[in-house]
Amino acid sequence: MDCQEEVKIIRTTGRNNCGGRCVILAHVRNGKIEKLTTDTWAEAGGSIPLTACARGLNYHKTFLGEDRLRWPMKRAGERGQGKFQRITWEEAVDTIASEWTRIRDAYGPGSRFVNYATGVSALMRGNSLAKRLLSLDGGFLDYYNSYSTACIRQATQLMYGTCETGNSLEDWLNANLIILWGHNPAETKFDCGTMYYLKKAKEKGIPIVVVDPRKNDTVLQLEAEWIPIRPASDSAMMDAMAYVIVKEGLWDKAFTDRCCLGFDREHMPEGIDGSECYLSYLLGEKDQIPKTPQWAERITGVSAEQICRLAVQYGRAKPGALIQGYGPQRHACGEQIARGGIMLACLTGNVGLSGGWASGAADCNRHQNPSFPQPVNPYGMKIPVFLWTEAVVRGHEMTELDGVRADGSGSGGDRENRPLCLASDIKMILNLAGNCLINQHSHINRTSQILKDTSKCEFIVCSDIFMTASAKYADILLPGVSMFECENITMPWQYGDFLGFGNQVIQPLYECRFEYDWLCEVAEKIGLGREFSQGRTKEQWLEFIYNELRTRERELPEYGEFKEAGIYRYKNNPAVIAFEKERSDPDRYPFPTKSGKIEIFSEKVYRTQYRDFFPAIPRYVEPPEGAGDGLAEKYPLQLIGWHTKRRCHSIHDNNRAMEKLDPQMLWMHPKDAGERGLKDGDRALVWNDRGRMKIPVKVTDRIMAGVTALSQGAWYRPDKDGTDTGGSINVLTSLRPTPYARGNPQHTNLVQVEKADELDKDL
Ligand SMILES: Nc1nc2c(c(=O)[nH]1)N[C@H]1C(S)=C(S)[C@@H](COP(=O)(O)OP(=O)(O)OC[C@H]3O[C@@H](n4cnc5c(=O)[nH]c(N)nc54)[C@H](O)[C@@H]3O)O[C@H]1N2
Ligand SMILES: Nc1nc2c(c(=O)[nH]1)N[C@H]1C(S)=C(S)[C@@H](COP(=O)(O)OP(=O)(O)OC[C@H]3O[C@@H](n4cnc5c(=O)[nH]c(N)nc54)[C@H](O)[C@@H]3O)O[C@H]1N2
Ligand code: SF4
Ligand SMILES: [Mo]
Repeated sequence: MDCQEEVKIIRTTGRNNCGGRCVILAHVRNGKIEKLTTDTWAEAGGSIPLTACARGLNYHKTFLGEDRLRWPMKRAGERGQGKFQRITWEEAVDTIASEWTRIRDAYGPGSRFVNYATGVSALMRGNSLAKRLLSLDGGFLDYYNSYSTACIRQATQLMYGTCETGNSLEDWLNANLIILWGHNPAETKFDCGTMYYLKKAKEKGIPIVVVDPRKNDTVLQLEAEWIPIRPASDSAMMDAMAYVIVKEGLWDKAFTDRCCLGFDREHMPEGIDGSECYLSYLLGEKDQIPKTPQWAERITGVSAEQICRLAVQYGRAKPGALIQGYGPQRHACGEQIARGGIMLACLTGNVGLSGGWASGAADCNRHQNPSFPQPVNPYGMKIPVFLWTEAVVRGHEMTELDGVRADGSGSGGDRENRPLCLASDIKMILNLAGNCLINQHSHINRTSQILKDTSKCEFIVCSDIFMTASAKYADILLPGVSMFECENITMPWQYGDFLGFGNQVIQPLYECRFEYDWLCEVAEKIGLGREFSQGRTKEQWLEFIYNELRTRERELPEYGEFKEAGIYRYKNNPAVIAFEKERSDPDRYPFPTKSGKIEIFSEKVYRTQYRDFFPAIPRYVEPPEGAGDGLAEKYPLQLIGWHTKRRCHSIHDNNRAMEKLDPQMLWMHPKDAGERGLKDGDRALVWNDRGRMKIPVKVTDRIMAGVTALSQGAWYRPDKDGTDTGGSINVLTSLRPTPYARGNPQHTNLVQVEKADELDKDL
């Protein structure tokens, strides 16, 4: 007789890197997930519910699919070919341990690198665990920055000296105007509060304006005003808005006088000529070009009238919130756009004010998050994460000018030599729960060429749950467990006031293992077993770290209670207004910069080599591969990416159910499509000097003419000629880092588009 168990509900939360960590309730019977449901108002008991999106409610269909990796494998063809041979876990661990020490001894500990990887964005994650073991074993080459926020964080640090520049979200309801600058939270989940408060603001009648080359989902959902703008030109519009604000007498001079450095002549750092100030640039005192709305119209494609109107509206709104997404800073001159937003907030005196918004990175962490304990990395050197391919090719030549940093804790690098440089190229990569080895990094064809050369990077380990583009480049490929197959603690992005617990829902599938378990065996093999694990299982680590956090976050319940509830929502969440103290008493509470003021003019930039290629003020710089680049004659269309509702980066691309939400298509304006004889749904060839792809077009006036858009994250699927058929934008993106942050410019690209089938005939 068939024995039907009662349905059990097991509580967990999302743990990929979308901004949410939503509550997932797994309905399980006989060890099988029957369905997933989520948080409701009733569950949330007065807090904003952490309600899962369509991706979350389909997690089981993605993560438990037939295409899961099942057992460890070793490479049996060229890197990238995807040919593998099954091996045992013993062989996998043996090979990793012996390559790990061989490479350490041959090239030094700093030849080992752990790639950026966010597939497991939870407390216990393969990449931090691997870093711990490498530190115990002499060290590794570390990185700083992320693919998410390299420019905006460095720009915010440069001007404010901190990234904690956000107010708590409920304060948006006190604004008289909200500008979402390249921000699309209806689609790019930041957390569950963001859209909740934006909808409330809308209901309250607060005008909402969205500046974006695309009429994004947020414009539609909030019925907001849409201002289309040419990609990567935003800082020209910001300059012109500043010009209007000054000319119209809307400049909060009292605020800039008291709190800012470098806005006008009278407030420059000691010894620097007044003509270097931002106002002098705006008025065109040196170059004879006043940065008027007419000037900006030619660059941005936004009409002078619209620029004037938004400037006056923002200048008068006080308090008004100019909120930046990360899209505009994932560009060739992304730092300047982020700095421009901050400059406008300062100019209008919206900093440190309820209903205002200091702009920039806008972190607002009301609670501390747990983190895995990391010993000192004895090598102590870091590169900007985006330059890892550069460090594979010419690490030993990279210096401070490439962004190489010493974190001061270790002895490593070639410290005798100045300038600072690396001791070795990257020779070993651990890529654990990430797709940045290929799919999510730029210029796939070049990256692939670099990785195929086994004399450069000699050993690559990947742990993933699917045969992704990155996995195909592994020498040893390990099958990881999904979120349902092991427990973990999840932490929110900056605005969430909770901590999540992911209970184990089912037993691990096939031979899949969590990264900690095989890393313990590698540690054992290299004689560091005890130091690495400290005798703890992964479950014991979670409890240990949680209890340590509890000594600081006193409100947290007993571990068992937390685990059973699957979530803890903090009750004590004091309202935060960033820089409130600094604004009201700047002498007593200086800003955390060197000068104690908000640095609109950066002496740090002005007095270093950066000065040769990066301005000391937040002014517009014509970006390479922007609309004004000479290359536009050959490749006349700008191409941007965005984060789609259908995926979390590359995750869910293999889930057919998700495809319907947003089929992979190239957005094109009817004018550009018409000129090329393309109708909605036609297949087009998209190309530039870096790569080619074939993809259907979506003809829509939701995008500005001259601009195309393709959502990032689709799986790279090259045909036999190397033309991508999956719609993976990184076939077309570039490896040129941004000038100051050395960040990823993945939204700045020039391309040409033609009808594919006609071209096929020609070839
Ligand atoms: N559904 C979903 N949500 C996610 C993610 C996901 O993969 N899927 N990823 C998460 C992660 S890790 C991150 S870092 C964030 C990413 O968050 P963001 O980086 O903010 O997201 P994007 O979609 O890249 O960009 C936001 C908007 O900027 C616009 N944009 C692009 N270029 C320009 C420009 O030059 N000027 C202006 N004004 N606008 C421009 C895009 O059209 C887009 O609508 O999202 C998080 N949330
Ligand atoms: N062109 C362009 N490129 C971009 C961006 C862009 O806007 N444009 N955005 C950038 C940004 S903001 C980010 S954050 C990065 C994200 O880059 P990645 O962190 O590489 O993002 P994902 O595609 O989410 O990769 C996660 C991987 O983990 C695997 N995975 C999922 N769950 C598990 C698990 O439980 N265990 C294991 N072992 N593996 C698992 C997935 O199969 C997937 O291969 O991409 C960047 N790349
Ligand atoms: S994908 Fe993100 S928004 Fe969707 S349910 Fe998971 S955590 Fe929430
Ligand atoms: Mo990101």
